[in-house]
Amino acid sequence: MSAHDPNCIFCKIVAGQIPSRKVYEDDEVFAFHDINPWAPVHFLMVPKAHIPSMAQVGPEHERLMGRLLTLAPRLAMEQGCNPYPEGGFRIVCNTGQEGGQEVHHLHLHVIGGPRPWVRG
Ligand code: DGP
Repeated sequence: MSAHDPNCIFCKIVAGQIPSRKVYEDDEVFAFHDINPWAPVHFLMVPKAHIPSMAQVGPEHERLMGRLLTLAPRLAMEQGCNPYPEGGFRIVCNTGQEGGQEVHHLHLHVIGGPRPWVRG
């Protein structure tokens, strides 16, 4: 699996070829605001390497997936989600067409903030 897919919109965002509102970046992870937010806080976390979806994740990705999931609460708070338990956030990872995935580069939606939300 190649690290960069030249036809992938999120690979282009990671590479800076398409502008985005960046939330966070390190050597393996990039996070940016969703272009079509459902809630006051809605950002996407992606691995920089092109992995099409959760369906392709294997044991070699355990550290990367751990990094994504352990970063999510910190970034959610930094982006304005309220503290648990009155506050909180939702993590969504649509996978495949039947899972509602539209962009085929693995991403976590991190969604939160005061209700009502547009969806959910
Ligand atoms: P999903 O259905 O899980 O594949 O959601 C893809 C999300 O990606 C959707 O909420 C909108 C967002 N999105 C699509 N294109 C762009 C873009 O060019 N920039 C940003 N910031 N978000 C995008």
